Amino acid sequence: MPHDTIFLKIVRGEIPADVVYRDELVTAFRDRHPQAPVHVLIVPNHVIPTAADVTADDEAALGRLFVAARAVAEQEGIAEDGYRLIVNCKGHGGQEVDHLHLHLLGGEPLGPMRARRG
Ligand code: DGP
Repeated sequence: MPHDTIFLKIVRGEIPADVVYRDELVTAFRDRHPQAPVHVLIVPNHVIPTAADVTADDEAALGRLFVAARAVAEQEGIAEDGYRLIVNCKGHGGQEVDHLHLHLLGGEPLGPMRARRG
């Protein structure tokens, strides 16, 4: 089933994850391969495959991703020092899981947004 993603199974509680925030629109859980001291993924509770698939119907959930990111950042104690929010899209963006998700990274200085070319 194209719309049955690993993240949807986490949203439904069908597979284990370290869930740090949950409401009626979004769920946040720790990334299983953390790239920073704090690395949380925040996902809509319904599947939007990529950022290239968003529609007006998704606006409430997409807005909630940011509201939840703020709450999780405060909960994790990284709000004051700052953090990075990332959405990867499709192949060139490095997206691995086709269920749109916001990466919340922090807990140390994260350096430049990407390695410089050449
Ligand atoms: P992206 O490349 O933006 O699609 O990031 C996908 C992230 O999802 C990657 O950092 C690893 C994480 N991930 C993949 N599968 C699972 C899983 O089953 N559980 C958890 N907690 N994280 C996962």
